[in-house]
Formats: sequence, structure tokens, C-alpha cells
Amino acid sequence: MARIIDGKAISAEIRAELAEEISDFKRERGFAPSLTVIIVGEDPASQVYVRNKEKACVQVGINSTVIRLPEETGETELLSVIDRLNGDKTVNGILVQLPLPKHINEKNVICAINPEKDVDAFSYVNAGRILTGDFDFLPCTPAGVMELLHRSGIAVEGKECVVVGRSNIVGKPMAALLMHENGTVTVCHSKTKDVPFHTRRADILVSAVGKPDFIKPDMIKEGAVVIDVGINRVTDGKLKGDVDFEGCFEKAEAITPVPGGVGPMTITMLLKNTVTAAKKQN
Ligand code: BQF
Repeated sequence: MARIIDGKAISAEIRAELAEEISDFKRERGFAPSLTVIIVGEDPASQVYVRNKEKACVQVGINSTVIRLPEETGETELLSVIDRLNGDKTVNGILVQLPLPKHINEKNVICAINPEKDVDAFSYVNAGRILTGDFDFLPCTPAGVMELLHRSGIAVEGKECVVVGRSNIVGKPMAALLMHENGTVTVCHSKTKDVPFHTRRADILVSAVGKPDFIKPDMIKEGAVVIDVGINRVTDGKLKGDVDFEGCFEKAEAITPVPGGVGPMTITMLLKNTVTAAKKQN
């Protein structure tokens, strides 16, 4: 039977620390750190995520602004909004909620954000800095996973780490962070010949696939640490992870639930990055 890594509780602890830090920041500088989130269109999941970010900002004392643009917004128009925010000294963090409508090139938009305000750390400048280990902030989801490991007393050094998924947002930076902490890292993806062969060797398994119940109990080692990054919406609107939780719970040493595992930590790391950005800029 595994211990459950409670992302909601660990998030609450970090948010309390951030609230303290922000209150000191306000006392010393006379203003609060600020985050502006841009959302284009009406994707229902994105609406929920933006609402979560807004609420979390209010909770710790970050000034949050949401710019809602219609689905038909052109790329040039969006780039000019980003340009204005880049030049606005009262804006410390800028986040463009993904995915964007198909007629907008995500790369152009992400890379238009001033790297010092890029609190998602998705711009190519920040992506490169993460690979080299010379970073100011980390992408929120991999950062949240590392924080869960640290605060649960799980060391990475010398461990067999297997990441399933190779996205620019989660899988690739996740592999980089595990390498920085001296893990031995394998990355599996859609063209991997034998995924279970790799996952069964993992001391620390991070799944970022986006398929409910993709990781079955026979794919994990006895005593493994299982981190579930998947946020899959199944019928009836409930959230389900990539991991068959009930089955893997019996076999793992530690496991994250969905909801209440990595998800809340993603939001918490966004708050942390916003505070870091505000401090660097002032
Ligand atoms: C929870 C996201 C896929 C694609 C784009 C808490 C969130 C989710 C779950 C949340 C996510 C996923 C976000 C829980 C933000 C995480 O209690 O388990 C919070 O709001 N997330 C996003 O902004 O864009 C995504 C997943």
C-alpha cells in the first residue's frame, strides 16, 4: 500500500509561505506582484484553468488581471497586446493560456513574451536556460513535480527515472530537471517499442501521456514512486489521471492522486514564478 502524496496539502503549505513573502514584498515596495493572463476563445477546460489561476492569485495576494479575447482574434492583434504588457512596468508576469485557436501560431506568441515576464517559462530563451540549468523560473508542472518529491522526502540521485511523454511543456523539461538532480532518465513516447519494459524498471515514474488508465499495475515496479501528471476529462466531467490509481496504489511506495496531486502544484508554481519575476524586476 502506497502513501498518497497530497498535492493539495503541499500546495496549501507553499501558498502560505508565498503569502508571507508577498506580504513582506508589499510592505517593502508598496505594491503587490502582478500577473496578467490572456485567454483567447471559449474552450471550457481553459476557462476552468484560468479561473483556478485567478483564485489562487487572490488567495496569496498577487494582483491578477485576465484579458479575455474573442476566438476570432488575429495573431497580430494578440502580439500587440503582448507587446503592450511587455512594456508595462506594473505587469510582472504574462501568461497566454494554451491551447490557442488554430489560426494563431503558438510559437510566435510564446516567444513574443519578454523572457523576464514569461512565468510559464515556455519561451525558447527560457526553454534553453532550463536545459543548461541556468534558469530563473521553471515550467510550472515539472517544477511542481520536483517540489512534491522534495517535500515528500524522495531523493532523485542515482534513481532510475522514467518519464512517459515528451511534450515541450512537461516531458522534456521534466527529464531535464530529473537529470539536474542526478537521476538516470529514460523518456518514453508514442513510438517507444516496449513502454512497459521501461516503466517496470522505474524507481520514479512520471506519466504525462493524456490517456486515462494508461499506466496499469503490471507496468510498475513494487515500491516505485508514481507521479501522475495526466488531467483527463472522462464522461460526466470528472478528472482522471494517466494512472490506474486503485491498482497501482497497492504496489507503489508513493503515488499522487488526480485530482489533488500535480494539478494544484502547477498553479502553486505559477504563483511562485510570479513572485520571482516581480523580485527580479524590482
Ligand atoms: C487538481 C492543463 C492540460 C492542458 C492545458 C488543479 C488544475 C488541474 C487539476 C489546473 C492544466 C492542468 C492547467 C487540479 C492548469 C492543471 O486538483 O487536480 C488545478 O488548473 N491546471 C492549464 O492551465 O492548462 C492545461 C492541462
